[in-house]
Amino acid sequence: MKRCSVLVALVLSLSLPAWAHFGMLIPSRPVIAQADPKTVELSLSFSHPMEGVGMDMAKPKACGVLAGSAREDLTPGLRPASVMGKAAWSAAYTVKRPGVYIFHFEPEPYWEPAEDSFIVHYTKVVVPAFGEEEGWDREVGHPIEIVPLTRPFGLYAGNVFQGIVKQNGKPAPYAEVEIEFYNREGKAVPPTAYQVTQVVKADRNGVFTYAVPRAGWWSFAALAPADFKLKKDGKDKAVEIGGVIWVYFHAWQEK
Ligand SMILES: [Cu+2]
Repeated sequence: MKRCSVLVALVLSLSLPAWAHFGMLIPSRPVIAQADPKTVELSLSFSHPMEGVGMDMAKPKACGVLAGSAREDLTPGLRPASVMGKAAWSAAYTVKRPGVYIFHFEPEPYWEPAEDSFIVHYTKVVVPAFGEEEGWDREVGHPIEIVPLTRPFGLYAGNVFQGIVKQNGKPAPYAEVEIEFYNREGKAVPPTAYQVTQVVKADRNGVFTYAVPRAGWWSFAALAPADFKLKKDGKDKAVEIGGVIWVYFHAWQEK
């Protein structure tokens, strides 16, 4: 599931589990308070967040924001960017009123020769502005999606995060969820290869639980085989779909 041609040779040579790639959607701040700049910068990429190894990402098929029941298309404003030295995308969005803003994108299918399949990670992040908190569990409507059961902002490191995996709008029993820390500063050192990507499974109702060990951005990716195929050189190929949510956990603070 998680092997990537860029890394496969190295990984095999070390006999370690392969590192996982994730759709990444990182906003310039996890929460927008009154005193903050009103414009959120969004960074979109397809990368290995713990290892800090990037991959080139084609221009996403769609990028948007859902606030309440209002949807806005951010695709026309996508600009080329660089993440971990590879092709990535950025967008900017100016928040005009209190609300819970669910930013999301759908990438072009990524062809992965090592798996003989395509990968599509539908990715989102939930950013609250000016004290509003209603609507944090709204569904974007992706073919596979994590719907948070824990309010996905204002969290502390150490909190448990729970979500329900939905595929085509219905709970996905025993779905696999991969979890990874965004090792932005490169300081985190996994004690073993198994800590690069952690794995939990949903229960029979599609609900999964994970306790977050430290502050920062964390990604949760629900993975499943797609119920459709895509063509590569005229042949039908399997597609792995991922529903990714990024969640920020704050460090405990004292005065
Ligand atoms: Cu990869």
